[in-house]
Amino acid sequence: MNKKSKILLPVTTGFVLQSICALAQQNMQRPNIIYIMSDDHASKAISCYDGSINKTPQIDRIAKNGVKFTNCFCTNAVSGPSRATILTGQLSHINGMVNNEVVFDSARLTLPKVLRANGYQTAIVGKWHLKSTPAGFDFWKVMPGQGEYFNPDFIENGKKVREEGYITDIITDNALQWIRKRDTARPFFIMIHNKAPHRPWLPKFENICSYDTAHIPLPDNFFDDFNNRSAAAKNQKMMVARDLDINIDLKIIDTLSIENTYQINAARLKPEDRRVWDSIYYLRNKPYFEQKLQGKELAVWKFRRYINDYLACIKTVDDNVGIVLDYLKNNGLEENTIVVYTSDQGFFLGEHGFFDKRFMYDESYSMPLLIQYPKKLKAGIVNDQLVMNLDFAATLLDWAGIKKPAQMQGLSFANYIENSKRLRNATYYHYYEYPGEHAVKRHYGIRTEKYKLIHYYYDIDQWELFDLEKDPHEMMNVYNKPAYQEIQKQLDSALNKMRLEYKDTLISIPVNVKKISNKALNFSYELKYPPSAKYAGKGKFLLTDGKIENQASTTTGFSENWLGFQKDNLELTLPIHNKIHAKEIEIRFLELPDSWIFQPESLDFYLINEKNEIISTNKPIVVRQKRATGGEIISYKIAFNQKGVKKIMIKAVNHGVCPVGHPGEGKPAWIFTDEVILR
Ligand code: SGN
Ligand code: CA
Repeated sequence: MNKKSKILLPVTTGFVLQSICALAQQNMQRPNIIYIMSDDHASKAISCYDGSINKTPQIDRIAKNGVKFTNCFCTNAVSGPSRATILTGQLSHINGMVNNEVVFDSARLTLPKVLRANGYQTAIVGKWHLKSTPAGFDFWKVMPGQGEYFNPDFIENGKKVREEGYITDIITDNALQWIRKRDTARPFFIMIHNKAPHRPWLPKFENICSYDTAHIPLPDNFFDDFNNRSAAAKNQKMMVARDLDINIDLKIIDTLSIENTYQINAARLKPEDRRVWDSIYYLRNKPYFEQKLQGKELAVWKFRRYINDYLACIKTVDDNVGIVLDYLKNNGLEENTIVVYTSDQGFFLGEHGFFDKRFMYDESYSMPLLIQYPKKLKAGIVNDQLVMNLDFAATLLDWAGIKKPAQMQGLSFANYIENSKRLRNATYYHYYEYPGEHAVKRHYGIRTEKYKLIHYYYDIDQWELFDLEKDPHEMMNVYNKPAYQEIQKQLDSALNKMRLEYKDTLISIPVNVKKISNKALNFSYELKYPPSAKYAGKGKFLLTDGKIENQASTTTGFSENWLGFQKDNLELTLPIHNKIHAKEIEIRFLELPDSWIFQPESLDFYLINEKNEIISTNKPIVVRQKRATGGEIISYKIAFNQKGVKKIMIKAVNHGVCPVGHPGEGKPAWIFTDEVILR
């Protein structure tokens, strides 16, 4: 050791010690976070929100100890999308999880990843539903798919295990086991994701009949006639009276019926339990057979079977929330632990005659949100700020003292809890899963404290406007009513502004393929990033030369008409000179995941006027076409009537790398385009 280092040593040791102490202190101060989320738990079925149909004394404790949010909304009322938005702090069109069919790209930046990188221990137990392998968690134990109610399977850090017992109890047990074993020198974050009370609503044995004599009141609008509402409201498949399934939902075993979620769940019971189960439901189903119920009577009977099972499932959720809260209290963890209780979205409990969710109507659009954090938040606060699941990541990071990553679109509401200043004036919504189960049309919309404007699109083009103060149950569509003209205009422009701000100017509309009448323009354009030398195509004006992929000319599947971008975005600027009277622009991409070629992660069209301002655009129409040599060609097309368009910019964002689970996982992803068409 030389002289210099000898002298420095005590100073360095002191410094290291000091920083370790500071770190330890900081770790002690940082809050733990327990994020409990149930599946399909409507606020109405939590007594601190309503109380007319059930009691949830344990969940209510969180409201008593902390804050009850009365205006929390999801951005896309279906499981996978809501979960992805919560994890990424991004809207569905940005994080890619637009519906339950998509595989979530686990390579994305998420809340648990950021917490973990900042010293948190992280875990998730319960429903995941994002198909890809969970990432960002030290410990994960999730059910495959939707999971099962009894004796369920889990995947624990990659290994399949079968647990004995009832799902809600098992999830809480496992979560507490992990908390007990954690490193107490560091803060922790755990997501406890219940399956319950998701369809097909199988209660724990002791709770099965607990609501059978309760006579839960029917909502006033149970027999809604949808007069004056859109065709989307009328033509869904989620009516209690018509669409509850006799086997799945009413649990009337029909031996001839095909395998369904109820049968899969019931089959998990041990034979002796199955016999008891069947005999209980046999007795409960007797009126159905004996009284030969019809019409409205049958509808009401179905409603009761549904709601009684649903509420009975919630009973166990409530008990388990109590177990978690007691654990914190008894172990001195209450003060510095944030406890969140929420649901991935709301749920219809017979309002409009519906079950399920998906619509932007308040029952499914709103989420219960209760948060206690005794160290920072006063007890018993009711907060009416407009917040979204989009904001959860930003808010939790804020409380953890961590800067929100720039790509997270949500806002922290940490400082808006006892603040009369508004966090925002409106919330945004976009639902995509159509065609799909329950047949709810695609729609997007805006909600302010007083109004809601919804646009249904895809194979329909209809609007709904509700005056929420006068019509909280959304029974009277006042769209185009003279008295609301001014409001409608304001909401419409606010909605357009939001779409631009959130970069949600892309709608996937697979319509019938129309013949392309492409005019070769042969004019120059600028590319921010050059295409890869390997797939640079031929010719100067390749993207505007009128030649589109000639499938016959190639055996490899890649003709010289394609431009390929490896890892890079396609950012293209087309100058529009006076001679061009274009009314429509289209761009085509190849999707061939086997060859690591994906359609863009997001795509934006910008129409720009001479003052260099962006003119708002319509959403593009999307056409997918199977390609003879494999894969699909997807074209995105927008029409515009605006005069004075001087430039069109197209930004197609590359995924960067192939997603988790893909054979090329982590390797560069490609975008392939072969033509920009102006009409
Ligand atoms: C299942 C249910 C649907 C439900 C979706 C999505 N059918 O498919 O009723 O809308 O899940 O729910 S079932 O017959 O299989 O129970 S989500 O909460 O996961 O989005
Ligand atoms: Ca759900």
